[in-house]
Amino acid sequence: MNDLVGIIEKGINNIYTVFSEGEHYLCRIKGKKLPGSEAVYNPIAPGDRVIFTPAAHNSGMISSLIPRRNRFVRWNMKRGLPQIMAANIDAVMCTASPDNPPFRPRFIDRVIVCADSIPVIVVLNKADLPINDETSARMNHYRHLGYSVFQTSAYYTETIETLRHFLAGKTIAVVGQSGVGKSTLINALMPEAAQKTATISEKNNRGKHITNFAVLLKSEYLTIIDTPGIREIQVPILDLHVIGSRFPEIARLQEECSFQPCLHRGEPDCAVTAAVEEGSILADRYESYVRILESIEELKRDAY
Ligand SMILES: Nc1nc2c(ncn2[C@@H]2O[C@H](COP(=O)(O)OP(=O)(O)O)[C@@H](O)[C@H]2O)c(=O)[nH]1
Ligand SMILES: [Mg+2]
Ligand SMILES: [Zn+2]
Repeated sequence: MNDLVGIIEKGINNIYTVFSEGEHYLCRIKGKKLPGSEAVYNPIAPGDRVIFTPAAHNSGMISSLIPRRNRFVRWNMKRGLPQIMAANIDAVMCTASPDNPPFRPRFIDRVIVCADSIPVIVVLNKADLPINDETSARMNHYRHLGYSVFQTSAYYTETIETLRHFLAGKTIAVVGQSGVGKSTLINALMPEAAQKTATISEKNNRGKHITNFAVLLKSEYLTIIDTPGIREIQVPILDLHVIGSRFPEIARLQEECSFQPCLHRGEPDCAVTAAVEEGSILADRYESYVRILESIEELKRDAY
């Protein structure tokens, strides 16, 4: 049969579900390794486009990966390798909640660093719960930094409508801590996919549905890549000097530091620490920056 181009919906135990021309195919990678795939936890991720040779009973062999427009990557701590969560996306939607689990700006800041040049949408879900001043201030700060910011609640359908309107036509990766309401939000954004989310997720020991792997879901107006809920997110970067460029407020001052390259951790005449002291850089964002540097240093110490 002739080769086809398809989009990866999910990959579990080296079997990839590929969607092409209205059909699903269960595919493996030809020769087990894709030409040109570097050291990564997973060579192919949801959203990837591949060329494959279809075979009997909707099976197939993937022969190559079509070059990606972009990818959202985190560091897989267990395996010590970069893990591609989603590919070819228009935005990363970082979902948080004001409570249960508590709001964690550190997590959001790390997602922003991982997203690199992919636009980030910060969604505060469970907006029906009380939102403290610190959380609202931080959400406003994200808006001020140039990110798109939304508040949603499964109980207020108009908040979902506003978000859906903004997302129309896009392919987005949804990330966030477990329990913030990602699955609930996705089901509200694309009710047609609701059944699917329930069947592809598994029940954990408390009987709740959990998402164990990333999966691409498609509705008429929207494509969503749901990613497994994670407790911690580590950036997939080993070069400390890259981190400043992923904080827009630091990036714009970096060239003014006397010491070059500057890590903004006590070097003399540092424009960034001066801005933190004077208040034009939010001290807690700077704290996130420093903690990311420290976590990379720790990773490197453990590796050697
Ligand atoms: N109060 C409130 N609870 C919500 C909302 N959205 C989801 N939840 C609840 O939060 C819990 C976790 O939701 P789930 O969608 O499984 O979160 P996920 O782990 O991020 O996918 C469930 O008990 C939901 O009913 C919301 O907008 N408000
Ligand atoms: Mg979920
Ligand atoms: Zn500096």
